[in-house]
Parts: sequence; structure tokens; C-alpha cells
Amino acid sequence: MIPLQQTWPPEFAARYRAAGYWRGETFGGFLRQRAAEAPDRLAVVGGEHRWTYAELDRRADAVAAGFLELGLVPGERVVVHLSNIAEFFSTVFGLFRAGLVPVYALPAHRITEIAHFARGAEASAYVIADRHDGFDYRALARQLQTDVPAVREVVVVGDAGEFTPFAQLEGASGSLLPEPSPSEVAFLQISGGSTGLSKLIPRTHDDYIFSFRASAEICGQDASSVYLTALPVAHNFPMSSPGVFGTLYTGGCVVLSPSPAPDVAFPLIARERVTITGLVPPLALLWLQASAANTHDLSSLQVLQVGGAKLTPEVAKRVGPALGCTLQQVFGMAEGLVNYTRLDDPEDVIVNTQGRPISVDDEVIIVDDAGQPVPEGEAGYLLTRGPYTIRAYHNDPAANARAFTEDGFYRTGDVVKRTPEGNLVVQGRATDHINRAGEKISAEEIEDHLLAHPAVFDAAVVSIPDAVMGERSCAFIIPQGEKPKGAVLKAWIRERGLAEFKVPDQVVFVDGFMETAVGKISRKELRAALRARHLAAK
Ligand code: J2J
Repeated sequence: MIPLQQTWPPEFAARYRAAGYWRGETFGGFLRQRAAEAPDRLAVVGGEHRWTYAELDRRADAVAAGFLELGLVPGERVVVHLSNIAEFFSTVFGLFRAGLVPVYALPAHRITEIAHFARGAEASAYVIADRHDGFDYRALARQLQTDVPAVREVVVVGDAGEFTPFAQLEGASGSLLPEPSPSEVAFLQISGGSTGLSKLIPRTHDDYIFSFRASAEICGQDASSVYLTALPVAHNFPMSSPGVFGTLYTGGCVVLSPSPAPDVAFPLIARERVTITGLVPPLALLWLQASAANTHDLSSLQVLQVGGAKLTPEVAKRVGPALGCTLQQVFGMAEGLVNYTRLDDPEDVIVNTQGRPISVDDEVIIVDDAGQPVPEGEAGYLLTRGPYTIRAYHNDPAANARAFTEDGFYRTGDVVKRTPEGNLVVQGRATDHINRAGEKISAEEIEDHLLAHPAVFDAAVVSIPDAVMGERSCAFIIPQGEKPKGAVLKAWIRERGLAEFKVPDQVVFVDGFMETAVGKISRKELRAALRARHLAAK
């Protein structure tokens, strides 16, 4: 098994420790501490479950023992593919306690993505719920074990069929293992996949705990905070900015919403007296629309965070008045750096910027094509390095060579400007992915799948501005032989086992890509030209 690592040069690590960012805490350790301090305080509300800190702590121990009884050994990786259910927490804290490494997948992922994560992480187990949103994850598990036989264990919350029931793990007991080292990799997060397939992001206990502890402070969280998980819990934003882990770190309560739809989330806010939640911009828009006819008591809500994609100032202005809370813009990435507008920032900053980094040791530089810093206030590529920004992806030298500078800065791919006060304003991006309502789609990945269809001669997938989603995906296709129907190509993407959000929103057939182009142009230039031509024709 390829060892997991995430290392910072010793002088940086020493600095981050000396500054008190890395405190030697672990996931398993902080939960133990909260449970000792306030055993009866509510930690997690999800479906029928209402678990106190003591209850969550006890369940995590049992599940840890259960995983070890299955024969898994510390250091092995486990793909966790759960939606917003309480068992997500007993699973991941159980894995942390057993020294096993969760690999976080989103509910929308399907066999192609899951097999890719399982292979890349060399996973030996897979945790699912039986069904969610009309989809049977056990069928996916069967396919996974055929495609990736190294996945020897499947654990199922609910009706397990031929697999191991999660209830068996919850009933286990066994001797406890020592806590892992805080500088070890705690889990693998998934990258937005800006080029090609998603990459695996190793995060350590030390660096990640710093990011959500500091985020919780910025967001004014304490033991009285109630965080509503409206987005999928495994996404980095609701997980850590400050999200569910920031909330549990400060002794607050996490409420899991099975859906972000206002008719589900609003009653939960009222019932559980939710104080903070996070949304992507299209959902914020939906909540604003729904607030006009809302009859639920949303008065407990203090902060609505919006991030994952650019929020327009017009929508940003409406949040406070419509929902009676403070808007916080969040511009973050699973690789590390997270920026926030602060709760007491002037309205102009909250509405028009994406905020500033968590810590003074987040180094941010904005450079031009030649890698030289741009004059202050001008737009350029955002590079960053700091106490919770990774220095490398897992086992991917080619991606690492592209994504990191020689002195360890991560190339975010985002084009930003910095205001005189130090707030960042996202202008666009250098990489060619589609940010569809906060979900990132790699153009290259979808093009490769389209090219595998016999009726496709060539394909280019581009982002098109969309009033609701921010961007939608459009596949330009040069057919081969008889022109297929657009619906056939969309179905093809689904059949290839990809997440639904990757199915092109629009398919446009063209005779050729660049009739006037002479010589060879890059895919990036081609996509830009197709987008421009398509928009001009409107
Ligand atoms: C514009 N673009 C944004 C914003 C992210 C907190 C919040 C979000 C993420 C996330 C996250 C944006 N305005 N407010 O992990 O902890 C785009 C940028 C960025 C990419 C990262 C968190 N907020 N983006 O969205 O890894 O292009 O993380 O580089 O999914 O989303 O995507 P992801």
C-alpha cells in the first residue's frame, strides 16, 4: 500500500506549531474531550436520532471495534459514501479511532467515480446506506467489488442484503487503540477535479483541526451554536468551514437535513432553533424566493454562509433583509485556503467581496502569466500556501507538478483581485472546469466519455453562464455518421456510471469546431471560442 503523507518543510511545520495552529489534537481525541466535559449535551440530530456527546462517543468506540473485528488494520482506507444521516458521524469517528482512513465520496457519485477513488486510495472497504433518493447503493457496491476486488468489505446502514450490517459494528466492543499521531493523514478529501479526474487530498489531524477550529471562531460559534447541514455533509464546505466538525469542536449541535429544499430545511430551522447554515448560491436564491411565503419561525438563524461559487452582489444584498440574518461569503477549496467575510464587516465588504483568509500565515500571492506578482488591486492567478493548505495530492506526481510551484504554493486556478483592505474578489478562473451550482465538472473528463460513443467524432464541453446555476454545461459535438439525439448522449454519460450533475445540460451539434482557425489551437482556446460563438448567436 502506498503510504499516505502530507508534509510541510520542517521550518514551516515548526512555525505552525509555535504559532499555536497545530496543537497536537486528533479527531478521536477532541470528541473524547467534549464527551467528558458535557456528556449530556446534544451533538447530532439526524432523522430519528438525537445523540448526546456521550452517545456519539460510545458509538464511535463501538464502530471502531467493529471495523477492526472485520479484519481491517490501521492505515487501511475506507470509502465513506453516506448522505446526511447520523451514522455518518459514528462511521467517521469510528474510523478515526480505529486508525482507519475515510475517503469521502458525495451521494451523487456513481460507479465510475467510486471505483476511481477506491483504486486511487487502495481502499479495502466501502460504507453505504441501503438506499437514498431512490438509488440502491448495494447495486453500486456489487459492481465496485467486481471492478475493484481489493474492496473486500462492504458495510451497509439499513438492509444489508449479502453485506455486513452497520448494526453489527455498532454492537461491537473491543480494546481501544492508541490515538494516531496528529501529524498523520486523517482522511482523503476529493478535489473538484479541475483537470481530468478528481484527485485525492490527504489532510492531517493537525492541519484540518486548525482550519475548523479557527473557522468556528471567525463564525462566532460556541456550545450554543446549532449548525444545519443543508449541503451534502461530505463536501469540504459543510464539513469544515466551520461546518459539522467546527460545530462539534466547540460543543455545539449538528442538525442534518436530508435535503436543502426550503420545505425540508425551514421546518428544521424552526424546530431545532438553528443558528448557522451554509448554502451554494443557487440554493440561497431558492431560499430567498421561499422566504416571501414562509410561515416557519426562522428567527434563530444568525448567519447564512454562501460559498462554493460566486454570489452576485444583487443576490447578496437581499439575504440579510429577507432572512433576518447576517450573510457570510465563503471562498474555499478542499485543498486548503478558506476565505470569509467577517460577521462585523461593513455591508459593502460582505456584499461585494469573498472575504479574506482564516489566518495571517495564509500566504496569498496574485500573479500574472509569467508568475510575477501583479500590481496591487489588479486581477491575477491566486497562489497560496499556509498552515492548512496541502503541499501535494496523493500519489499523483504529474498533477503535483502542475498544481504546486517549486516553493510549495498551491495554484488554485482562481483569478482574483485584492481590495486595499485585503479582501479577495473572485473574477474567474484559469482552469477549464464548469462550476455548476458549486459542483465542479472537469470538461476533459466528460469529453473523454463522450468520445467513447461511436456516433461522436469530437466533443468539447464548455461552461455557459446560467441565471440560476451560475454556470451550466454545454457539450458541442461533431457527429460521426448519423447524428444521434442529444438525449442519447446524455443517457450515455449516465450509463457510464457518472454523477448526475456531470450529465451535460445542453448538447449542440456542429459540423466543425473552428472553420476559420489555422493550425492547432489548445482545447482551452477551442472551448473559449465555442462558448463565445454560442453566446454571440443568442
Ligand atoms: C467563487 N468561487 C468559489 C466563492 C469556492 C468552503 C467553501 C467552498 C469550498 C469549495 C470549500 C467560491 N466564490 N465564494 O472547500 O471549505 C470555487 C473556486 C475554488 C473552488 C473549490 C470550503 N467558493 N469557489 O467550493 O474544493 O474556484 O471547495 O477554487 O469544491 O470553488 O471547490 P471545492
